[in-house]
Amino acid sequence: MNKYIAGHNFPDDLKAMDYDELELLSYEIRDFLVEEVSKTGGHLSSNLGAVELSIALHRSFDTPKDKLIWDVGHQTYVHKILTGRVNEFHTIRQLGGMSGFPKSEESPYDTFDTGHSSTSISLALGLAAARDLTGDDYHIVSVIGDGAMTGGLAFEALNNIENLDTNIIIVLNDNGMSISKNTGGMSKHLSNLRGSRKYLNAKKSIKENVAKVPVIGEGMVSGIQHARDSLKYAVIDDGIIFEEMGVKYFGPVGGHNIEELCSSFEMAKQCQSPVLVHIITEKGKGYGKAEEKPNVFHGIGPFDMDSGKPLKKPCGPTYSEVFGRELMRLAAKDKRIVAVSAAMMEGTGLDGFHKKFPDRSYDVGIAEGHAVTFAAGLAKAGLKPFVAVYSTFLQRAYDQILEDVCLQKLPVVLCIDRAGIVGADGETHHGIFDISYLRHMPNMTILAPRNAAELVKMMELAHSSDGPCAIRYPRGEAPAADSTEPGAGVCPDGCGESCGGAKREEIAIGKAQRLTDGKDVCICALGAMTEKALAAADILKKKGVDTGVIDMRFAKPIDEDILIDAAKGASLIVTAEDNVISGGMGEEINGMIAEAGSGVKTLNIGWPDSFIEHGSCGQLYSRYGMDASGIAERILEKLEKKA
Ligand SMILES: Cc1ncc(C[n+]2csc(CCOP(=O)(O)OP(=O)(O)O)c2C)c(N)n1
Repeated sequence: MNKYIAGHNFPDDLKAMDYDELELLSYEIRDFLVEEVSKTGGHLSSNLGAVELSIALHRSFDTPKDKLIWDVGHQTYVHKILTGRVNEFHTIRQLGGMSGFPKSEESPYDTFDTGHSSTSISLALGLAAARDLTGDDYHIVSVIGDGAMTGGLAFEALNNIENLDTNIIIVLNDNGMSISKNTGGMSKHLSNLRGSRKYLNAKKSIKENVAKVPVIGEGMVSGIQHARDSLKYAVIDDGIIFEEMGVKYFGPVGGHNIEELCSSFEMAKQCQSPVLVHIITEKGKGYGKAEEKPNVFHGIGPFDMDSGKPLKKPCGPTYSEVFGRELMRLAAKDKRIVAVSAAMMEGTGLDGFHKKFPDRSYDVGIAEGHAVTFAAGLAKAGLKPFVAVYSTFLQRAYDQILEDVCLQKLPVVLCIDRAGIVGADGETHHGIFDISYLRHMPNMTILAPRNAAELVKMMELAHSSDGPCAIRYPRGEAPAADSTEPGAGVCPDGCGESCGGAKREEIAIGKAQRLTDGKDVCICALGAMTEKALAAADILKKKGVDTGVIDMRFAKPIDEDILIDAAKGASLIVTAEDNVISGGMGEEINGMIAEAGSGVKTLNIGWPDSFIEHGSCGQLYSRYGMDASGIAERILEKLEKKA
């Protein structure tokens, strides 16, 4: 390994290195990052932008005694390299390997396990209040991006600072980007601070002030006060939002200049009040392909370093792409259709819609709760909002869905992407709770397609519905057609699309579809689990267990008639869903079967009551007995026990 990374004991050795050596270290780290992430995949752009920041933080602060809290946590690769994990780096995001996010079990340097945005200031304040109460003495640093700063939780925490007589340091890492370009009033304010000519002069005056202070102490503090006052009152006429909320503002600071970063952090450490250091960085810095397209390299699979192209080419369209295309088709016919995203236009497949209908698409920032209530407002005024959010992030909007959409029976369509297991992002990102948190909401209809054709049909159905609907679909490629129907892949309407059987058969609310018959066992499968159930039924048939499969299509309402019919004469009813068992579709089916009094046994297949680690989806399905052979095995076991 390279000279500077390998030959040192970090983070301690950072303190003894001079700035030239630290700069050389930053070059090595960048090369290392690009090479390693090209093999494993991961969050590249944000980490390339945080190299000098991570070095300066670990040089300036006494970690792990001083606490670093990384917002979202996707930018902690350099932090991991500098805190004793360089030799395991090749295992990042892989089953049994290092996580791509901070994990306190992994290292004492990882203060909190994070993954969802905008929590770091709240966490820092909680720690600080506890530190003050217990009489401890250490610094607490929240590192938050300008994207994460758009989240409501960050605003709530900022608002609370004034009340808490405590001391934290907020490092605002401003690269002008969320995953895509950042949006909103806060982003504009930061851009004003960043771009102001006057500010550049102010920056100079900060440096001069620091240079004038011979030793850290009283003199430094008064220098800082002076610099601060000159910034707030003499330089920025419009006010700085942080200052107005009781947080001292330093900046903007060059985020790729280690010396400048370190002197700003030293100033911040001397402050006896909350302080925000505004640093300016470039997302993707140092790797040309990522500098050109920081959004593409935000989160990427393995890629070729020279061309920047992904190594694995997708075969067919993903669910997100099918969703985006279909929404454009529907929107061309119905002017009431609008799209809402919480900082995830590209990930959810809405980028095409945004280009085609810029006036009818809204990116509200990292603000899932607001996105839902905003959509309720749109619906109340007669529009047809489709809100596209990842399952795991929609957890933020529980109350808004219940109170602002369901209670008022508003026709908001929640398009829940990345539902089910997502793979390498792990615990904080698996979308395995949405059925449980939506099913108990009155007036809600929950749909789950098993292929692209069903997604299209379900979107049409949701479009025509006059109440709340949620359509959940997984990450990745969408099987095009219904593989169980003869003539699959051929559009009977002659539309030229590979839409399979779903175009022939209308989908009706609460109606399931029996795909194959079987007299011994019936698997009631939902969404992405249906293909696995069909494959499991094939395995079982070969072993002499006649197994049928029902595509449930709806997690709510559930087709009771088809269930009761299937239970007649069968030995076992199996439910299969890509959700935790607790609160899922299976539990409701158990109740229905029990109530019908048929006496048939049930087996629920879903995720257990624990957080699921990171790994490839295939590995995780297999490890938890949720792939075809696992399902077949569990059914055989259950039948044997019964016998
Ligand atoms: C609640 C929530 N919503 C969405 C996301 C997805 N997400 C991960 S990183 C990110 C952008 C963060 O931007 P910023 O904080 O500026 O960091 P950068 O990547 O630019 O360094 C988003 C939207 C998330 N992690 N959490």
